[in-house]
Amino acid sequence: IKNRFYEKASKCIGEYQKLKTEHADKVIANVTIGQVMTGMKGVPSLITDTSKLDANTGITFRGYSIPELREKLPRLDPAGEPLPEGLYYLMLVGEIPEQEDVFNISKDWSTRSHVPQHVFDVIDAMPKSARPMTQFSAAIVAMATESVFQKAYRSGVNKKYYWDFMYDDVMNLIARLPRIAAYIYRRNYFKDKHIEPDPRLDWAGNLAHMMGHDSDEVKRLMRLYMVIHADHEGGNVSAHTTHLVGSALSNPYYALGAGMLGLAGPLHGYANQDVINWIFELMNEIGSDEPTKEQLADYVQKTLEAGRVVPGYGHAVLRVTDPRFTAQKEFADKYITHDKLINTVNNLYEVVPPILGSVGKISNPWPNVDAYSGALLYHYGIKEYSFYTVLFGVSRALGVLASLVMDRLYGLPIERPSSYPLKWYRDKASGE
Ligand code: FAM
Repeated sequence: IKNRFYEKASKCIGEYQKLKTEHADKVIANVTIGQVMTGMKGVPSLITDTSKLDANTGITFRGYSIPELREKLPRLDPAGEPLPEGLYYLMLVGEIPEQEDVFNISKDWSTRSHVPQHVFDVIDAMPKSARPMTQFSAAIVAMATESVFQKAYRSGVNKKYYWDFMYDDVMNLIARLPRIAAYIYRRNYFKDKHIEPDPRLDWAGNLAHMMGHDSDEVKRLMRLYMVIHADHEGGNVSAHTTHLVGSALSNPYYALGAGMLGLAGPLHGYANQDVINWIFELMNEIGSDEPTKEQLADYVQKTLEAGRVVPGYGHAVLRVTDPRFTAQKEFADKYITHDKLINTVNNLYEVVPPILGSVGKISNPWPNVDAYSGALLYHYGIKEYSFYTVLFGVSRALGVLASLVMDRLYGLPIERPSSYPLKWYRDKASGE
């Protein structure tokens, strides 16, 4: 896969250089004050090959939508879900892999999955009250002792080989994340009763296994979960942060650790736990675990009146129901006949959009990925929702780290946009 990646991706180095030198003056967009004031939305400023987000159709990975991935990527059995190993190959190489390629990645990750003892020691040094994302990001950063990229840089390696060392770091890092995540899970919620990895299992199946959830259905869910959360183009907080920190030639452990801290924010990945927390708050206040649609509507209004956001709804780019929400709903429709939490999530899908739509200022009233994920995990017995963002993080690593390898192959420079005092914008607004 390394050779295949280099063969394909190295062809783009020339293209990148040509754009940089021959077309440097070409204007591709005008930036408005509105865009600066609303988080740089829609300003083209990043290069990301792994995936692209369309406001009306959702995410595609190298051109393939989520339904297409579920159909075309290799699986362990025909009724199951695609293996995230295949998505990683697709993001990196740009082609749908053969079954054999996917099994090779599984094996490769399994052999790279040993986590050094000091990483567990760092986790164990923290109180169990430390949030799982605090433990997860600290463990990732602690593993920077293993960085071959950092060692190569310090030994003066030529910059044209950076990608090669980055590739190995990234493969090692991805391989170890399930073990770290499961370790935190078992430490926090199962009194440190850890479960050893099973080298015969695939990457996501092993994660479910090490967490102590061994049924085939949970493993299927975990594979789907790891595929749909893997990437969402380059501008979201976790992807952009990883890329930005990497642009200083920080090693990928630092870059991903920083990205994970961005994912931990409530407007980003933490929303997946916030949704469940909010639903339980709602059930508690209403006094029923089967609230009616009218009761749900009242609670949504109350949330808005309290100046809070309705978690799991809205998006910075999307303007339709998130296809990642739909994929999870299809999974639930296929496997789950009756579950009060899932029913409530389905009812919220009917109730929330018209209310948010009527507010006026909310650009997207539709559900995002986080509106469904927690209820599915909860149904399958993964009820510790303060842990959910870690699962998001394990998956997100696939996309942002594949991009990091490409960043170093293309030789992207240190990122450095300009900032101005507020007065500068005020003067611009008044034409001065
Ligand atoms: N509930 C209440 N208000 C909302 C809202 C929601 N779900 N979504 C947007 N708004 C508000 C927003 O707070 C802003 O209000 P102010 O002007 O008073 O600041 C206004 O509507 C305009 O915001 P926008 O342009 O529609 O959205 P943004 O691009 O600024 O923000 C989100 C996008 C995702 C941060 C926002 O929709 C939100 O806070 N949603 C709830 C949290 C959530 O589910 N986040 C997860 C996003 C997910 F896809 C991910 O990263 N995993």
